[in-house]
Amino acid sequence: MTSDQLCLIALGANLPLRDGDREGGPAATLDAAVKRLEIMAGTQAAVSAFYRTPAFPPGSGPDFVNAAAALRIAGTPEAVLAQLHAVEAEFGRDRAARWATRWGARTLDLDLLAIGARVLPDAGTHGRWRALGPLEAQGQAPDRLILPHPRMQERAFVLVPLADVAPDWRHPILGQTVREMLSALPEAARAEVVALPNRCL
Ligand code: PH2
Ligand code: MG
Ligand code: MG
Repeated sequence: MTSDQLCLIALGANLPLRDGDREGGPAATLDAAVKRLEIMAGTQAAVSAFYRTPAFPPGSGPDFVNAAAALRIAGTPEAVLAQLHAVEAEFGRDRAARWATRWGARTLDLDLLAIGARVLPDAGTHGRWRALGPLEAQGQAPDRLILPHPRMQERAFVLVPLADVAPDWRHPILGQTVREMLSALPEAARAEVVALPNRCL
C-alpha cells in the first residue's frame, strides 16, 4: 500500500432497491453499501450524514440521497475502482446500461473522488476534463480513471457530505481544502443539500 491510500468516496441513490432479500429506500441502500465496502476493504469508514439533494441536472429524476465515506482501501486505483463497481453491482446497478443511465436514476452510485493526493492520469489530462463546462461534461464519459474526480469541486451534493468526513483534505491540483471548495460554491447550491434527520431510515 502506498503511504496514503485514504479513499474518498461519494455515495448516491435515488431509486428504492427491490432485489430479493435486499429491499429499502436509498438511505438504507447507502448504509448497506458502506458496510459492504468496510468488509471488502477490511477497514473502518468515516461516514458522513445522509443528505437529500435535488437531482442534477434539474428535473432529471427523483431527489437523491447523497453521502460520503473515507476509508483506506489497499491496491491499485483500478483495483479500488473495481471494488466500488462490485458493490454497485451487488446493489442492482447495471453498468452495462451505463450509456443509458449516466444521468438517470440509480439504485446505487459509488464515485471514487480521490485516493490521497494522487493525480491520474496526469495533470494535463486532468485540466482538460476539469475545463469542460457542466453541459459538455454531460455528453462525455472518460474511458479511464481520472483522480481527483474532475467535477467534485463544482458539486454541493459531493462537497457538503465530504466536509463531514474529510474537511481538511486538500485537492492536489487546486490547492484548496474541501472546506474551501465548499465555501466557494453559491449559498443557494449549498442550501439545496439538506441533512436527513436520521441516517438509518
Ligand atoms: N449523480 C449523478 C447525476 N446527478 N444528482 C444528485 N443530486 N446527486 C447525485 O449523486 C447525482 C446527481 C451522476 O452520478
Ligand atoms: Mg455519480
Ligand atoms: Mg458514478
